[in-house]
Amino acid sequence: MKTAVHFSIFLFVCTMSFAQFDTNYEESQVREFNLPNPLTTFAGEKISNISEWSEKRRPELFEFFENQVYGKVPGKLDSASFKLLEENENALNGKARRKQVEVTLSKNEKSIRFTILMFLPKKSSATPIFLGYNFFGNHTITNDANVIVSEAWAMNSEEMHISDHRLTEASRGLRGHRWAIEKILEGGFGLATIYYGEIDPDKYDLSDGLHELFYEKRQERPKNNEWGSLAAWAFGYSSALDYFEQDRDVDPTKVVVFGHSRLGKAALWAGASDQRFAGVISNASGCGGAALSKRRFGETINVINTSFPHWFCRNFKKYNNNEEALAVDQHQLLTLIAPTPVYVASAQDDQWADPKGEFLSAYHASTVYALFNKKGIATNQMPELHTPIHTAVGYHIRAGKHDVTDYDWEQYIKWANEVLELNQ
Ligand code: GTR
Repeated sequence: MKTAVHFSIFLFVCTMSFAQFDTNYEESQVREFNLPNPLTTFAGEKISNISEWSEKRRPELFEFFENQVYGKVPGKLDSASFKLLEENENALNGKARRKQVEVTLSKNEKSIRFTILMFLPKKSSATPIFLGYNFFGNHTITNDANVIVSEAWAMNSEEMHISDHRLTEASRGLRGHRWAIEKILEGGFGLATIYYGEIDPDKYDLSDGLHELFYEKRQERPKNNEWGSLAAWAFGYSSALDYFEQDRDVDPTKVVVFGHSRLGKAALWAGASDQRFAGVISNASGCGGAALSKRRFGETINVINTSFPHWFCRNFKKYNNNEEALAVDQHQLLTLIAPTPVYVASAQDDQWADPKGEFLSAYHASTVYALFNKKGIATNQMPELHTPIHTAVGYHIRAGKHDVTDYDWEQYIKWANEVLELNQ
C-alpha cells in the first residue's frame, strides 16, 4: 500500500499511522455509487430556476450540512471588538503597509482574542484581499521581525521547532514559501492572515477556544448536531470579515477566503455559511472539503473522523464506512457557495486528498452555477496538469505534493482578478 507520503512528518507523527486503514488509491477499485443531484430536492422535486433553488433546495441542503456534517453554531456572540495593535507604512522593504489588529469575541462573560496580520498594497485604498489562516502563527509567513508571535496553544512540530505547545520565534519566516506575498501585492490584492489556533486549538478537546464561549453552565461539549472545529474556524473567517467591514483600507465586498488542506475545508464551509465572501479558494482540501466522499478514494469519512474526532459534528460519525447513507456529497457543499465564485485546486502527488474527486465535485456543482448564468466546468474529463480553468467554478491540478506553491497563487490572483472584474 502506498503510504500518505505527502504529509509533513509533523502531521504524520501527530495524527496517527494511516496504515491501519485500508486506503484505496486505485481508480479501478472505486465502487459504483449514486451521486445525489443538486437540482432534485430530498422529496424528488426538480429544481429549474433561481427562486426554486434559493427558496427550496438551498435551505434544505444547507440544513443537512449544518446538522449532519459541520455542525450548527449554537447562537450568536454578545459582542465583537477590534483594536489596532500596530501599523507601519513601510513594511516589507517599503513594498507594503502592515497592520496588526486584535479582535475580541465575547459571550457569556467569556472571550477569545485573535490577531489579524495584514499586508496591503501601498498606493490603494479599499483594496480587495485574500484572507487565509496559517498553521503555525502569523510570524511564520514572513521574515518581518515586527510580526507578533501569538501566545496561543500550538501543535508540536519538529520542523517548526515547537516542542512545548508554544509558538516560537525560531519559526519566523519558515512558512514564507506558502505565501506569495509580493505577487499578491503586485496583483492588486492585500493579504490578511490569522493563526487558526487562536480561534480553536486543533486538538480533541472542545472545552476551549470559540466553543467554550457558547456553552451553558456545566456544558463541556457541543450537542450532536453542533459545531466541531471546522465550523469554528469558518466562524472565525466570518468574524474577520465583520472587522473588514469597518476598516476603510479594505473593500469588504471583495474578500476572497482561502485555505489549505483542513483550512481549505474551513474556507469552503465559511463560503457556504456566509454569503458575504466574494470568492472562495480550496487548496488541496480533500476529504470533508472538496473531494467526493462516496468515491472512498484516499482519505475516507471513517479515517478522518477517527484521526480528527473534533473536526466535524458528532452526527457525521454515523457515516463512517456508511457513505451510502449520506443524502449529500461534497459537490453540494460547493453549490451552497453559488453564485459566489469558487476555486478548487489539487496536486498530482496528493492522492490522499483525491484530486479526481475534487475535480468531479467542481464539475457536478457547475449545474447550480449555470442556473445563475455563471460558467462552470463544462466536461467531466480532468484537465491536464498546469491547464487551469478560470471560470466561476475554477479548477487546476499541478505537479507536486500537498502544499501551497507560487504556481497556485499565480492562478488564484489571475482568477480573482477575472471573477471580481478588477482592472477593467
Ligand atoms: C491530514 C488530514 C487531511 C488534511 C491534512 C492537513 O492529516 O488527513 O484531511 O486536512 O491533514 O490539514 O494538512
